[in-house]
Amino acid sequence: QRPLPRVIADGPLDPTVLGLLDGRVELLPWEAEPAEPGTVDGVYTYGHPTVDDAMLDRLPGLLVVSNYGVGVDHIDVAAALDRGIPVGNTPGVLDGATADLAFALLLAAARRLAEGDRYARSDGFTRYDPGHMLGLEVHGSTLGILGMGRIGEKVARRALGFEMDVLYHNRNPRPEVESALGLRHAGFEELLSRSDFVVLCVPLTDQTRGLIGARALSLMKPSAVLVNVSRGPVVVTDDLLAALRGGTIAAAGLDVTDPEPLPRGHGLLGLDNLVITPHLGSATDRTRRRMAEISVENLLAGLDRRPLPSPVLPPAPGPP
Ligand code: 8YV
Repeated sequence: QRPLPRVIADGPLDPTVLGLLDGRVELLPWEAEPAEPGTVDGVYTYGHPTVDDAMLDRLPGLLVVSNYGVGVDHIDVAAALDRGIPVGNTPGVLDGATADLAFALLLAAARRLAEGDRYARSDGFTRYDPGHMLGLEVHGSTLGILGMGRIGEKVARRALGFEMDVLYHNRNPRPEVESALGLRHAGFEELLSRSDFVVLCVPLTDQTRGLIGARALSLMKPSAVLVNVSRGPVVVTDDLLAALRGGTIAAAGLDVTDPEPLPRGHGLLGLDNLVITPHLGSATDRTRRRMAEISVENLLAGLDRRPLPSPVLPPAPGPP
């Protein structure tokens, strides 16, 4: 009997993934690497640790890298593809869930939901006060979406239901989305200065790392809200902290941070004008099940030397 293919995987693994892989592969803990040359057939990852050039060098004979998630910033995709190792990810199935969470953060930051929840539970809430905890209006405001990929498009669709004007900035303008949804493409700086809400939907790349730093934040309105559902390092954490403390912008909603998690006692965690969630963009049962299925299909296809159903394409060069 042929031995099962050997796959290095970091934990904790989704139970659906474990069920689907049961009896089909031998799972090895990430620490099992480096292994004897040729003894690892697949790498299964969900965000960390990094799959870099050096790791790929230590795993000759590797057949596939499969990622549970759409973002592949932790994988050196070019290095894998150069070696003929396909990389799989799970785009498409998590767009709605991630856009829902972007809107949850946007609404929560605008209407001070987390702060209000804390207050309503506290002894401080003794009676209604018409001047208390006034927030920002969402309807009728302008939303700027940075990155008009699948997730950005879903955010735009939700914004229309909230009667918002939508601007977007993308490396390549998307006329078909503009005409279908009535959006307008704006330059990076114009988007920042005109938007009441800015939602980050870009992947983390060399071009987007640190995109939102002190200068970008200073272009935003003092009443503006920043929402990040992409990757923490797109925002310069210290600059955001200074902007939220100093009133450069009004509030932020973050599902991702740099570092992630933030260390206990970090300045951001003490701010009332920050709403934060622990990387929950795709965290619903149905979405996670689809991510599990697609990532397992990718892994098994690669191990069988078949084309991956959902391959990552070579990174496109150029500005964001
Ligand atoms: C995952 C994500 O939960 O798809 C992504 O890029 O950020 C999330 O959907 C994450 O990849 C798991 O680490």
